[in-house]
Amino acid sequence: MTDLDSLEAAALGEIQTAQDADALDAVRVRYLGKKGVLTERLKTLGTLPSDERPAAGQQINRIKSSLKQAIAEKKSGFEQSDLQHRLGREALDVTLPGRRQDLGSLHPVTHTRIRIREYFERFGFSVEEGPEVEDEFHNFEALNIPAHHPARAMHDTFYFGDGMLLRTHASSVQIRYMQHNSPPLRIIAPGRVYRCDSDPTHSPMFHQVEGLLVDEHTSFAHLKSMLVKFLQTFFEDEALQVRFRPSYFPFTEPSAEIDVAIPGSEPGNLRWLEILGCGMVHPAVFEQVGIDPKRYRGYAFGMGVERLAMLRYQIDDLRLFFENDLRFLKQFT
Ligand code: 2NM
Repeated sequence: MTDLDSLEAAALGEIQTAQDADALDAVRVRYLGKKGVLTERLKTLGTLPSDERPAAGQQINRIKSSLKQAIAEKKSGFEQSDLQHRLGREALDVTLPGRRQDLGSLHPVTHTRIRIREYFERFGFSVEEGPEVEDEFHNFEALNIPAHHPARAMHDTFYFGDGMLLRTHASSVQIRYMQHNSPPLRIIAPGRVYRCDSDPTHSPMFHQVEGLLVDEHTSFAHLKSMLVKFLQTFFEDEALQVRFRPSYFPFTEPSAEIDVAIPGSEPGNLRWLEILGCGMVHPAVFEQVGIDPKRYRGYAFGMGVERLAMLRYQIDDLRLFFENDLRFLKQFT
């Protein structure tokens, strides 16, 4: 039986030196498995003299449970250190600085459009939108621009060839709105418009905000006060010099263009810059949309958003708006 003692000592030694759970399991199989050393010993108990069998049987069973316990302890040691390892690896240092989010910024055209909108919303104008692909009726006919009228050529229109076109102004939105709503009306129509025209000062796509007010009693005086105050607010300059110049649009009568005074190259001299078109809605336009021109009158105006943005931010090249150069765009945060 002394060899059983040394067997136990050897097994305990192997358990202690096992490097990992797999090695430990191999030791278990070698001693306690179906064909393990101790299992074999139990099977050969019958070969011993009968008076030695009980003591030998007891000793083998004692060794089996001692090995089982040693294996269980070793195994839980492995599990503990695995856990410590994982916890160490997954540790989070909450004192580290956070990752910075890159903040975007609005395009200067968007900033400008919002500024324009905010002014008119204060006076009860609502924002309306309409399709950029239009028909000739809403873009031209209803606006008192019949076929073969020279004003059609003036507009440099992109035609699709099936009677549809890219709208050349946002006035088509106002036509649609007047067809479906009865006065009094106050709307602005911001959006993209298209002209077949491209050079350093003209882009084939640009943004307009057009406005329309229709009521029983409105006048050119109302239009003038509304737009002069708008320009003073927009440019944050109560002393802004503004002049109304008679003009012509087929859809308004009378019509005017508004210029603002911009400081020139030398002190004291001014440059007049055209900034807005406006006028009293032509009776023929009202008739096209079923509004009684004897009962109602209206004023309307239109402005180019890029033009206003250039003046406000002192941008001298229209093309900067469309190049998406981050060095330019990041200046408008
Ligand atoms: C402008 C200038 C003057 C205008 C007219 C209309 C409508 F639909 F009421 F007739 N909408 N917008 C208008 C008038 C637009 O843009 C330079």
